[in-house]
Amino acid sequence: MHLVGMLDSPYVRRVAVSLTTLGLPFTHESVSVFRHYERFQGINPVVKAPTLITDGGVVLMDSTLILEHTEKLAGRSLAPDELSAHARAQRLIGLALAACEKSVQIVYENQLRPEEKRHQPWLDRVNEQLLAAYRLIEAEIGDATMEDGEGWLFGPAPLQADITTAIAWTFTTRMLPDLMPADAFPALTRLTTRAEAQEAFKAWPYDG
Ligand SMILES: N[C@@H](CCC(=O)N[C@@H](CS)C(=O)NCC(=O)O)C(=O)O
Repeated sequence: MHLVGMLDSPYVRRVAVSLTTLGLPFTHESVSVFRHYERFQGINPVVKAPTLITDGGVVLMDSTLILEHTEKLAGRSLAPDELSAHARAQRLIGLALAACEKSVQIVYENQLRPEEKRHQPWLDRVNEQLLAAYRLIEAEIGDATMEDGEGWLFGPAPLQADITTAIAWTFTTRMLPDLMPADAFPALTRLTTRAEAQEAFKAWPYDG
């Protein structure tokens, strides 16, 4: 398998960390959707990161769909089995992915759109959505586990909810440090610090 995309993308990173966690071997090619647009086009004409090329040569995109396929390949899931835990995990992943999407929108607005064409009401709306997502995550994980510094959100090992939540928080705090006062989100910060110290995370560090 071959993963294409930069590690400054939370979507690429969640795939890389998950594949490593699942013990699936893959090669990685660091190609930017902006700086290497034409090279990316040659791999995937839609230019979406992450792109994953399966051993059978199928070109996949969208991190969640890629992870769905690779979990099938690994024969194991990074979701909790128990139904109510599964629902909570999916909710957290949904919130973290929304936070990634809103962070990316702010970054694109600030870096790609000329200043005179920026629309402040739109940025305000996206900021509000981003904060709402992280406040809800903080509330969900605030009193869950980890007080003892050992457990993870859904048991003894990090699962997809831990991976995506931590990667989202690293991305947002690195890309938008002025928007997210880390001390306002102590549970998220604690989870992320522990996650980033894991081997699978250190193997695929945020690269911004
Ligand atoms: N829902 C997608 C989002 C992926 C995404 O938007 N990736 C960005 C890089 S962080 C990208 O490909 N941007 C280029 C573009 O959309 O034109 C996923 O989960 O993979």
